[in-house]
Amino acid sequence: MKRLLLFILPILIIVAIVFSIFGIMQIRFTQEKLMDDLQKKAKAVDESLEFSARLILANNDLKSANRLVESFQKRERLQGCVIYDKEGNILSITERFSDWKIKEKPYLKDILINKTARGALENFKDYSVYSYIIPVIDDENNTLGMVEVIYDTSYVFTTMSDLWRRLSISLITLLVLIVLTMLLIQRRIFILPIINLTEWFQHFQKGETETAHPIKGKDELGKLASEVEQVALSLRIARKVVSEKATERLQKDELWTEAKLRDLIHARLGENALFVVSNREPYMHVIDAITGQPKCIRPASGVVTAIDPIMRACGGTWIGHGSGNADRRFVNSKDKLGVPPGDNRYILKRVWLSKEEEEGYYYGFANEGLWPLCHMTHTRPVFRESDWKMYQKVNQKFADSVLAELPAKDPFAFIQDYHFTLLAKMIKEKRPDVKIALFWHIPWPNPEVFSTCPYQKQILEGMLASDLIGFHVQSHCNNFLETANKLLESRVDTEKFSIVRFGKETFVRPFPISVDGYLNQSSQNLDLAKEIDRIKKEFELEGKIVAIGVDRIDYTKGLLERMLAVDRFIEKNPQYKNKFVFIQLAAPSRTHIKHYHDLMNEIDELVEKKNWKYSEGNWRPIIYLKKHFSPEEIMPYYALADICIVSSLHDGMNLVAKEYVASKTNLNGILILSRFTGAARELIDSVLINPYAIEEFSDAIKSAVEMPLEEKKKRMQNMRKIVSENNVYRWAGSIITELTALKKA
Ligand code: ADQ
Repeated sequence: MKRLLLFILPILIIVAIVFSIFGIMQIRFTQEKLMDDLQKKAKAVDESLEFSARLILANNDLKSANRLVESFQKRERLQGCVIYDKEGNILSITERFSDWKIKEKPYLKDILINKTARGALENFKDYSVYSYIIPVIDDENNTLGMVEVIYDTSYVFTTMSDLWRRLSISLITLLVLIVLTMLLIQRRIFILPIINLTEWFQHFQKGETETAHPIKGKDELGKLASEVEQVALSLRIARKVVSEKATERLQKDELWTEAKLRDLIHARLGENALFVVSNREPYMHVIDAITGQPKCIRPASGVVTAIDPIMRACGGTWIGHGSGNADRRFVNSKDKLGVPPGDNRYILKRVWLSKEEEEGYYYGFANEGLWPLCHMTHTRPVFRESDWKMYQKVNQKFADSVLAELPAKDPFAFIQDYHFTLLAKMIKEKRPDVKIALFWHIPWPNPEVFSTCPYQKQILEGMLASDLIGFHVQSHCNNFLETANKLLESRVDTEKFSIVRFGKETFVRPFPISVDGYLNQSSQNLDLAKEIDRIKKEFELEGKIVAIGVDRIDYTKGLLERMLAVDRFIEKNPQYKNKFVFIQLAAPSRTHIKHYHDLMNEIDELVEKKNWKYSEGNWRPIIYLKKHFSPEEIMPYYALADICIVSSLHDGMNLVAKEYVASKTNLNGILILSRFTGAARELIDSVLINPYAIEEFSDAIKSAVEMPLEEKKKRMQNMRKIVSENNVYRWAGSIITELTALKKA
């Protein structure tokens, strides 16, 4: 619109100025002509009146004067005529114009003295008239009197305003015609070809590659179109070559790596990139509270930790909620940006939510309803109808956003978590050809617990529109199959581990999620070593046994139980006073929810209380660092910690446990792990605990503290083997393999 105005406005201004100048000249000319005509007419009439009046004035014949005045007043537009005597007194005047008598006429004296005629516009009552006066002179040059004719001038002004009106209408019509013509011209010449080119390019992007670009001309636009076509062609060929080479490399059986996953995706998905949908975005722009400048952070989220390396390896598009307060500043016109910042490997598309939508869908239904429903922590789920409505609305919003991106052929969408139970169904309604995998990152409860959800049917139906549903562990899969069997009209195939409903088959599989990045880090790394030294100095850790906890502040993570167990351990083993320190890195999370807010206060109080209880010099048993840390900042804590404590009351997997194991390149560390995490099924060489049993938990800390180095190393070696083999690339590779195998079936 702005560009259009820039284009049309100068032309309109020039046309309007030129037209107005000519219009004003024309009006002036017409006005002068009309006044000139009026003057000539008045003069001629007055002269003929003077001729007749001469005899009458000479004889002072009042009767004839009245008759003469009477005979002249019938002339066209003549308002009145007057005969004056030689003193300037009115002798006779047109009767209907008799008010003229009372008007002051200072000019009469001059006319009598100078004996010259006078014509001028005069104001009379509330209108204007034209008066023409001639002195009546006899043959001896004596002034006998004067005659005056008075003309109505209103028709001049009526004619003028008429002319103004007609000129204005013509100007407006002209301007409108010019605007319409310009719009038509610019649409024909510029907009239409660009629309056609954009449409063609969009189709090309989505994989419809048959048609050639629509601009045939050899002008500038034609050249641009050819260039775009060349780039598109090179891209297509490059993708194909990559895909073929990837298939060759995949034949070799080796450990899952970033490169192997990239090959798999190129081989299996071919030209089509992967579409990931999650609530949490992998990169968030926020305003730094100290500097006031925007900065980019990676949110503390297991989902982000797991999927970011996959997207880095394979490219594609990740669609997530733009929740950072500076997010809008960094997207293009389609709400997209390349990430990671400075090393763009994939596209992040941000979906915007209003405060009400976020409140109802995220904080309300997802985190006060589904989250406690799926975690056995004795926290009562809250289901509000208004939250459910918002949840449906936001699922639809994400579905629309995904649909706008999907390529024409063979698209794959990978949906994350309990925020999007309805998404698969919404996408399939418009695009039944999309292959969809849904991964459920949290536990799935048993059918009795799930049946307390008022929207159980819609949720299950929504999820079963997916082709593949993944959980971390087999027991969650079993719970889900049982739930579908009991609560929905469906057939569960226990051989194939699938659910068939109205002819649509959904496969249910365990895919234990894992980590990658920390595996290749070494504490020999110079920066890491420096950072470890800095932390040791800052918190006076030299010579002390350090245990660590790294969590979002969430009631499922068993943070309070952990503090109580540390307290009990020191209580029972006072010899470790001054020798043992527990550091908790805690990222505030979902703080709008009262339960989370209260939990934060409860932890603050407990830490304060326990530290006070043992306060002895500078030593505090618990160092509580409540903030969000970047993965690079967490790394030195893992590296320096002798023990890592994961005490979740219930957890889908728990990536912190795996991150710790992966970071322990020197094998000198032990993991204390809750039995109620998915990770406990794989990391059986950890010290397993029941976080509710504080006594047993505190004893587990003691046995970890006192474990011989050889045993620690052996256990850590076993766990590292498991984590490196079952890494996040294997996790993603297995899901993609399973999903693409369904496609062929
Ligand atoms: P989460 O509940 O978020 O994940 P988890 O798997 O432990 O839990 O992942 C947390 C991630 O956040 C880790 O990568 C950790 O390093 C990071 N983190 C923790 N505290 C942090 C802090 N203070 N600052 C910055 N980062 C921090 C959900 C499920 C889990 C499942 C994952 C993945 O609840 O069961 O393992 O998804 O599927």
